[in-house]
Amino acid sequence: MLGYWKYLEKSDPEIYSMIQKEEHRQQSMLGMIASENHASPAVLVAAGSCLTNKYAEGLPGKRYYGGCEHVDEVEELAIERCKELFGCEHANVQPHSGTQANMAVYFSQLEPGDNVLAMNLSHGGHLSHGFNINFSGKLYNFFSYGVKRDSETIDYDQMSELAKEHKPKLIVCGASAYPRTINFEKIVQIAHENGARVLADIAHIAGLVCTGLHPDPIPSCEFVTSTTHKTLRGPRAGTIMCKKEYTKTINSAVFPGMQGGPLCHVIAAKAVAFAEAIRPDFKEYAKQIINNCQALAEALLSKGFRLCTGGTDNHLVLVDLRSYNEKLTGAQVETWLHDAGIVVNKNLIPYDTRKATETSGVRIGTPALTTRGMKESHMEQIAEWIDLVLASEGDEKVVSNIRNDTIALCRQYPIPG
Ligand code: DSN
Repeated sequence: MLGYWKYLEKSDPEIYSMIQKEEHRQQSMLGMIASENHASPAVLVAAGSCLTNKYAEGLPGKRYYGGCEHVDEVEELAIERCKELFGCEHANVQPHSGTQANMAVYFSQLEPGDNVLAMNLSHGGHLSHGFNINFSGKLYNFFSYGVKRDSETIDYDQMSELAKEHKPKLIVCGASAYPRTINFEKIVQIAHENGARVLADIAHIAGLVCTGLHPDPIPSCEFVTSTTHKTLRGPRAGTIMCKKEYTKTINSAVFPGMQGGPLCHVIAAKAVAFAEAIRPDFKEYAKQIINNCQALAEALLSKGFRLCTGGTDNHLVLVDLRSYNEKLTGAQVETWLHDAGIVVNKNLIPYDTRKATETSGVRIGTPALTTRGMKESHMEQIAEWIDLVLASEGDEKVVSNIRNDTIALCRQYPIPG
């Protein structure tokens, strides 16, 4: 790989230098975007390998191209590892992303115009769960359930009422900004009472699910999709798990239904990541993600921040900035914290009155810092820095002092590899 880097530096110094700058940015900042992580060097090498050169439309042993003998082995191993990791009956490891994994499930189960029920994007759902200008919202007739106003936890009664009223073919669950445990069994019960199937999109919590630290949707849900790059810490991509009876429909919805040639290099990187997640130390890692997040939550609460739902069960907290200072917007806070070396994202909170480009909240996650080896005490320190930056309303001197501190912490905990 070192040879490859030298080659890139010589042949394309502009791109080489941009990648170097990004590597420096990641090393020198505290990445707390809940959906990001630092993949291992083994994952990066596989994703950057010569497998990118190979066309392999079809499935192992049934390709439309010659010369697939080695990529067949890679994909077979990725499938086997995915099945072992999640305990699923069938896996398709070809989707390029989580959205495409969802798309393939929709294509396999729905006709345009069919009714679907999913979580409201502004309550923590995802674009591909029926947002009106996403393909999902354009093709299908989505209805959305949300969270209760008081507890900010999923309103299963509303889900049940909407399911009775609209008789959706599919109920989609899973979220991108929900700090609490999801009750998959309850959702499956509601779905089955109303003749629907369930798609659990576990993109955010996959690393917690596969280690038994979050209830498992695999036994009860017909379809489970995930990205592989969040808590799972693999390459940027997607995967689908389903019951055996859906093998054929899911496989053909992926190819030729939804995409052409798979990204063989990324499939190899997924196989590497699945193997890493099967190892016992990954469970320690996943447990530490949660411990760190709870320490962060406690520390923020003690500084007077209000957290949506009052805390967290998983890898993220959703901070309601209004109770701390009515004037603050997520957009402003994202910029101040960035300048101080803490990277988070602005996020709508349930029943937010601000626009998505402004927001009243920020989402903060612990998977990436946990990969760097940081522990509870570091989360307490980071909460203190967040408090200082916000209390000063982004005062330049305060921000710049904290920037020096965050650089020092990053140096102490380099990204592994
Ligand atoms: N999955 C989203 C996130 O949580 O950041 C982006 O689509």
